[in-house]
Amino acid sequence: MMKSQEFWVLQPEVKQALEAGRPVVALESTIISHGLPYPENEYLGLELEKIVRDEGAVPATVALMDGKIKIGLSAAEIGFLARKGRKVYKVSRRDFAWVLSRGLTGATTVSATMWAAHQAGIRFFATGGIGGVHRNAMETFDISADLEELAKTKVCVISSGVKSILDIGATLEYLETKGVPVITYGQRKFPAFYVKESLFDSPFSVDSLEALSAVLQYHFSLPLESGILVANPISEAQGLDADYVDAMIADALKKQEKALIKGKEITPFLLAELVKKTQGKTLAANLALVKENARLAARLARLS
Ligand code: PSU
Ligand code: MN
Repeated sequence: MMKSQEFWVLQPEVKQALEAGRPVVALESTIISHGLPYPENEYLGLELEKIVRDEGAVPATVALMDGKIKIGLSAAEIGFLARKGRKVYKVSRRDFAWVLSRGLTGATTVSATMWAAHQAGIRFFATGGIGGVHRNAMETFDISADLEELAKTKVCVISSGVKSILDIGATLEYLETKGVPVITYGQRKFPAFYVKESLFDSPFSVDSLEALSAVLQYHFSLPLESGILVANPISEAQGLDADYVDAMIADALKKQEKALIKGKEITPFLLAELVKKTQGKTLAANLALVKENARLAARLARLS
């Protein structure tokens, strides 16, 4: 029997920070390989690490490479994932054994990054948007593994809410059922990724970093197993108009159905379609919001 430690490679800087109790922020790699086009994805992957460092925390981008789960990547490894793009395996929780056993290169989604971060002892993780309940989930059962992971893995995920390619109301209901606290920073409404406000009230809202950090510290102190979702809305200046985004999404969803795109291909397909349809407007918004989330995650990690 192989020992499970053999599969883990912690970057020395990350290992030292964790051992010394210094703040570490996990970052996902699917956003690099599947979420954004080249070369913007490479610039972003590197810039997120720099933002986390500038805020006084250590970044740990997660990926599967050479049969190992890597916690912390080199610039060359981030560049590799960026160039390979969708040729890299998109890894959620179910895919670890498969990808490792075959020595494939895998980029981790929110669910996989949460699980790996938790195993390594990292409590904060910044991303763009999480997966959720898809609009037609009643027929397709398409509910992202990200939600199930939030139910059972005690990591704080900092995101900008969920896109309206998903059913936002159903996603919030699901998180409530699973016992996942959802806290929006700076406004009452839960954010809709490119759009600053969705139509849904956030279960909880806070106006200051200190108030946010206090709730997180209580959550981590209690014997609860669930993760916690922090929703950090896109800024007024960078946010897109809700009606405009909805129209673009409706078109993209039609195209997805026609092209018979299914399962894990759906989210990357829709993201790429939107970038094309909006001549890069969703790309600019996406880049801006992820950077803000990395900054907030590093600040929270430092406060805790
Ligand atoms: N949303 C984005 N960009 C992304 C993703 C979601 O705006 O890159 C990725 C994340 O890695 C997320 C995954 O965990 O898609 C969810 O995929 P699915 O819907 O197949 O569960
Ligand atoms: Mn899915």
